[in-house]
Amino acid sequence: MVKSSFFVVAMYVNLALLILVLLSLGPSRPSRPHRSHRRLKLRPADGTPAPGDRRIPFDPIIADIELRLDHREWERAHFPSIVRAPPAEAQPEWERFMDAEDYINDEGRFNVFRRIALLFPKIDVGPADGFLTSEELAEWNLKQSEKEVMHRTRRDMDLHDTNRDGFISFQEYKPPSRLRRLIDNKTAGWWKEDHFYASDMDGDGLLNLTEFNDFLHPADTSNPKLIEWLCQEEIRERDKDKDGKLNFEEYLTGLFHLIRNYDEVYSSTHESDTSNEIPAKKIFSQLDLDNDGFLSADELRPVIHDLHPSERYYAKQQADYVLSQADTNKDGHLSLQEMLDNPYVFYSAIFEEENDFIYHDEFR
Ligand SMILES: *[C@@H]1O[C@H](CO)[C@@H](O)[C@H](O)[C@H]1NC(C)=O
Ligand SMILES: *[C@@H]1O[C@H](CO)[C@@H](O)[C@H](O)[C@H]1NC(C)=O
Ligand SMILES: [Ca+2]
Ligand SMILES: [Ca+2]
Repeated sequence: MVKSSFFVVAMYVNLALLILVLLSLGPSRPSRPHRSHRRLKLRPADGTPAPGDRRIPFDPIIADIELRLDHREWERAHFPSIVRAPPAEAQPEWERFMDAEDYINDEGRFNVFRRIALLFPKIDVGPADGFLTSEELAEWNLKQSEKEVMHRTRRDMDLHDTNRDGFISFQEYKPPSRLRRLIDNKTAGWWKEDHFYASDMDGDGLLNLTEFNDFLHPADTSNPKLIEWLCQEEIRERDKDKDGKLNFEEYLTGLFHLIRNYDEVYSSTHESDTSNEIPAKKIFSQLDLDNDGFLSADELRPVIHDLHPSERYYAKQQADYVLSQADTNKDGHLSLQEMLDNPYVFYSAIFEEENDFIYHDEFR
């Protein structure tokens, strides 16, 4: 009895070992050690990402795929009755795959090492010296994200421009339905009339594509009227006693931690929370230019980009991150070899570790 159950166990162990050996010799491609542990995961196509959750695709092919997938979802949501005509012109290679993920997970077609080698000289432009600096990477990221932002703006413009004159009037604009659901009356201010007309740079009462893009992305505008509107919004949101400016208390509870979190100059010293008041007072008095003890909208202008980080901020943040992850010799820039040694740092937004084996092991 004991003997035979021992025999059964031994047989199962042997069988398990055999399966393991077969799996490790398996039919799949043995040459790429990283590959078998990763699988592509495209971003869910759910419209504009939340602020602070910006992930800019490093590779234009990935950006293109994500845009197209996103666009298909968008068409389905806004024009459910549309019958998609078969594509007239030649489509990118991946379009022939049923599933874009299949294309990117097919290393014969989408090879991250080849992609990185191909993209490197396009990023190494300021100057082209064989190394990528954080600034070069940030410029690259910014270019990718601007393309994406403009695409969404054009699409929103198409949707709202009902008389097809290439401009959006205030009457034509209605908040996107996904926002209408979420917005309560307190935050409903962002598409209000004054926001709309502050975006109208030339004051003709209509928004062209540039102005409409500014309207949708005020953090990235260079229009002084719109920046002023943003500052006033910051005051309105935090002005508890409704006197049109922020006293120290209103600033401390509503604004200070936001400024401190974003601005490295202010946050470089790591004080504990109890000593907050000293840096808080210092920044307050720096901002309070006329020394009246209150912050006006004008006085918030120097920190408005800490409150509303621009695309450039996220582009730089992401550049610094990949640099810190892939700069193996810590000399402050990336060589092509360092990138090839750490390819998934640049595709980390889409590739995920696949830990299936460990997972099953633990739960057996
Ligand atoms: C928001 O305002 C509208 C009218 O302006 C009102 O009908 C509605 O009840 C308000 N909603 C909330 C959540 O206060
Ligand atoms: C929109 O109008 C502004 C202000 O006149 C102008 O600077 C900008 O170039 C225009 N954009 C387009 C796409 O026509
Ligand atoms: Ca360079
Ligand atoms: Ca205009």
